Amino acid sequence: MKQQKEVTIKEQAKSAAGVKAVFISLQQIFSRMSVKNSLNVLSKLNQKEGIDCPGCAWPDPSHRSKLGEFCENGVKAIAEEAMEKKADPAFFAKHSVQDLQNQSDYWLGQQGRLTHPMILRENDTHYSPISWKEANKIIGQELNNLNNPNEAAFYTSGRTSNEAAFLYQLFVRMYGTNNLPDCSNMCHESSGVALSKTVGIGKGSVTLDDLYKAEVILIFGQNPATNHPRMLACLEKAKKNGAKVIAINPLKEAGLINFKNPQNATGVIGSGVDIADYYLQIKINEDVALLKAIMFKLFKLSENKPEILDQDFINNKTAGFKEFKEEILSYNLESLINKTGITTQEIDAVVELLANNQKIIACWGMGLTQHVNGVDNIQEVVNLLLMKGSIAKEGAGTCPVRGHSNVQGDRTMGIAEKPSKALLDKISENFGFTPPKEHGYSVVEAITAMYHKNVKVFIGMGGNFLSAAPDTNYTTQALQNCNLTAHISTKLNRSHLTPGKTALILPSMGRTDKFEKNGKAQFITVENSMGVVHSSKGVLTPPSKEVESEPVIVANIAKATLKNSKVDWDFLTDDYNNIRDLIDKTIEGFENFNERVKQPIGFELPNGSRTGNFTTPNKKANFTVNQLGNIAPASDEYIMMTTRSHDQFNTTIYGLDDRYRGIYNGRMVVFMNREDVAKNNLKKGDKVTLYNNYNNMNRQVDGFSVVPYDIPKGCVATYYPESNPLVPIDLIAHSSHTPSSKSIKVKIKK
Ligand SMILES: Nc1nc2c(c(=O)[nH]1)N[C@H]1C(S)=C(S)[C@@H](COP(=O)(O)OP(=O)(O)OC[C@H]3O[C@@H](n4cnc5c(=O)[nH]c(N)nc54)[C@H](O)[C@@H]3O)O[C@H]1N2
Ligand SMILES: Nc1nc2c(c(=O)[nH]1)N[C@H]1C(S)=C(S)[C@@H](COP(=O)(O)OP(=O)(O)OC[C@H]3O[C@@H](n4cnc5c(=O)[nH]c(N)nc54)[C@H](O)[C@@H]3O)O[C@H]1N2
Ligand SMILES: [Mo]
Repeated sequence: MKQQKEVTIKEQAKSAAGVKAVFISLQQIFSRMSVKNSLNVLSKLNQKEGIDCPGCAWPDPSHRSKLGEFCENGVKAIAEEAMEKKADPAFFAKHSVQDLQNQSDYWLGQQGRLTHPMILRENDTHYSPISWKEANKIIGQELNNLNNPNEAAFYTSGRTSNEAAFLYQLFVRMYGTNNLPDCSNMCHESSGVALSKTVGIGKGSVTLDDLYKAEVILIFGQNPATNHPRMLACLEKAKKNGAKVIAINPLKEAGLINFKNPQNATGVIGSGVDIADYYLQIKINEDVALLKAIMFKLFKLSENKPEILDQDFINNKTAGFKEFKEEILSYNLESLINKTGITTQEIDAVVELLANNQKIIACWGMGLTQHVNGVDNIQEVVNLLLMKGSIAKEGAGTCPVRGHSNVQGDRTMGIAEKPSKALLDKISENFGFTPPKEHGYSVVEAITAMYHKNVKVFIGMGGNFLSAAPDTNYTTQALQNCNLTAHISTKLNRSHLTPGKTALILPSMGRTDKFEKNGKAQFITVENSMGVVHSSKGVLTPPSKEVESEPVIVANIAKATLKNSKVDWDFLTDDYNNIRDLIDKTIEGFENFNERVKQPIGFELPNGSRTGNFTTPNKKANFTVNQLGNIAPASDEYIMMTTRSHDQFNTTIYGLDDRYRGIYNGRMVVFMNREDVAKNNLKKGDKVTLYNNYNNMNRQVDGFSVVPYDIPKGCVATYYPESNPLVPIDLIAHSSHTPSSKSIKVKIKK
């Protein structure tokens, strides 16, 4: 990759947002789009019956701000998607694949929207244009040439609409496989697994209203100022109503310290609001130890004050309490606390708060899910809520904060490598075929299968599989081993540059694009992080006439692949209401879909963990016994988390700054504890190599600049995706198989 300019390292910020956020977002959008288009999109962004922001999945409040219901990073997402520059056939004629491989991710994204279907045939140096008809024919032929449908894998990234996702999974199952790896395999899969087992549904239980009514809000392993900025306005309101916020994070993230809401006077000219009342700066992957210590102390307190636990709830609504309590009390408290790196006094303050309140909400992000014991992390959080009876009550419950704007919806639509029996039965009833039952490949399994040539065709519905996946070099080889790789994309990315024998880029419309069929403007639907389904309708003219909507792309691939399909694919894409009618018949909770989605704020899906109807096999909420983090680094090893800068959306790099962490003009940095920096005879700005050796395989990335930082000793942080070559393919969470991208052992050399 091309050398970046020298990185500048400044002080960490102690507050997030403010007027600067407004300034930066307007600069981003006006430099990429016309004023007319910018204002057109912004006036509708997240408004009722408007455009759902293609950024994160944070829900919209029932009252929408007239000043604009969006955040700095939402505007960056729009500017990135709707930029007017184009990566057209002339661009691809000018740049060879090899030339493009040498460019940074940032540069690739700045080349503009994809405009035409493009093909790279074996031994070609450049992508060249191809007709849709020809492209679909190649896909159909390659799929039909396989010995077995399980030799193909169909990836989805969480921006795909409900309508496209439903058609995609239907096509894939009619073709004959459940190989539907999904970005959630790398994301909140640990939450889904843990919540399904403990409370019967793999989604969170709270609504925005609950957050406004909570007494205590715990925020584990999440950086809302960057990744869910509108959550800060929600926390501001919750705090005004009296909530106390506890942040549990190895890094002192600016937005968890203080928030200056650009929409009100204290945020613009005042000092903003402090968010975290308590900040537990935990060592990486010691959340289970902390939770066990907290619960140990709660049990001890309850000996004199039994009312601090919800005995009624425990007796009537849960199972497994006795074993759970015994396990917690079997620990040596001091050694638990020592593991966390947090003082007893700090823990006691939090225990007191938890003892004296019942309306407790736990929020979490990737800091809990992406560890070998990621599922344990979340189950332990659930244990705490259950012993307090803090679920299925106003102001209390679980809040996994989802990533992509429709990642939750895609799963609801049946994008699942392990589909439920109920879904398969409904599909068979409604579509007259027997869908495959055996489990398909998750992301990591799909990569391994491609590597070993057991999967030979890869199709990606959105996303950037190569850069998002662990073990970049291994995954590169895996994709290159395929006969065909085809990516349905809005923008150029690195996955397009690691082609199989034949590679296709299929240009897709995004959220902001207007899609009309037979003179009628179509809308799509999405489900937010709190299970509300609502519509979204684009307003901009797509970048070229060749760009297609996702449902149409899927339908045409299906037509070119399936012989004697009983589904009338053209009828479905003629009017998206026809797709929604099928969703209505197939997916639980979508009865009267086309009617209910007309409500400007959409509708809520059923959720047993919200109402206290736990849909686990024993109909109870289940306590569990969970594993402590167990990484055991050698004396010269560090535990590395890979995280997001403020200027990126996953693998899409909006810019080269991370101003809340004081980083400007570059991304190749390693945040280190100041004592560790000194111990290694390093200083600020020194260039180092990070490397490791899991299972006798050497993995190494060069060129990180050292940043002395406020991070616990023994822990380091780098940015994803640059550090993904260091994430071993087989270092994955128990049960969920999520790559352990927040706890990787590394060594550091100059
Ligand atoms: N602007 C923007 N918005 C986004 C995204 C984006 O890239 N950019 N990505 C979207 C997606 S797909 C997702 S999943 C979400 C991700 O949103 P987050 O979950 O906020 O993701 P990360 O940036 O990976 O940050 C994880 C946080 O966990 C902390 N952490 C790391 N290890 C540990 C640990 O062991 N314990 C604890 N307690 N904390 C730990 C880190 O310090 C960091 O604050 O955001 C979504 N929204
Ligand atoms: N080391 C490490 N690795 C990680 C993570 C981490 O924290 N650390 N986080 C993981 C997480 S949480 C996630 S969710 C994954 C993300 O994995 P992905 O979802 O695969 O990655 P994105 O970067 O979100 O995908 C960006 C690409 O999507 C395409 N795109 C954007 N919008 C649209 C659209 O509307 N339609 C279509 N068809 N295409 C579109 C564009 O071409 C763009 O280049 O990465 C995971 N990988
Ligand atoms: Mo994610």
